[in-house]
Amino acid sequence: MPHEIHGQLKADDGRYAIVVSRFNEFITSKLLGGAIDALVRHGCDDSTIVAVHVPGAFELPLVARKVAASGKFDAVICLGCVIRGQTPHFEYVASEAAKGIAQVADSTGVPTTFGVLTTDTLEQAVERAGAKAGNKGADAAMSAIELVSVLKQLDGVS
Ligand code: INI
Repeated sequence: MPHEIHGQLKADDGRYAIVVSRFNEFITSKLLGGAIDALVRHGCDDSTIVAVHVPGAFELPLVARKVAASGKFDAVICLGCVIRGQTPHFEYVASEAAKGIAQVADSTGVPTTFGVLTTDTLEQAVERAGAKAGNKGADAAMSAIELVSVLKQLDGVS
């Protein structure tokens, strides 16, 4: 019989950091609220959560790397919002954020999740920040909780 590992959605014994960008703060504050709410509803003591604010999505990887490499956190949740209509360099900002965040997880081994909205319009961003398409900050927090549990279980596999 296979030994299957499924992440448990319990956040009571993990230490979580959130790195969130100020650009499009109207949206990213909703992502931050969603992420904190998801962590707390799954048992995390909110006084243990550290939220680090950075200027824009482009800056998320640098700070996420420092946080992940500190050894103080079980997971890092990255939150931001890049809207195509607002900038001709949408592709650069969005792709550097995505690539950089993936590299942080790869190089540190610390689950580092991607809660960065990349949308064509502000309306689409609103929909993903607590309106009809859910809250992607909460989704990124849930992924972090699950990964922490999966990695802990893998540590126990002989
Ligand atoms: N940063 C974002 O997080 N979202 C955006 O939509 C955005 N736009 O439109 O340009 C954006 N730009 C700033 C960028 O992330 C950096 O903070 C800036 O280039 C300084 O390095």
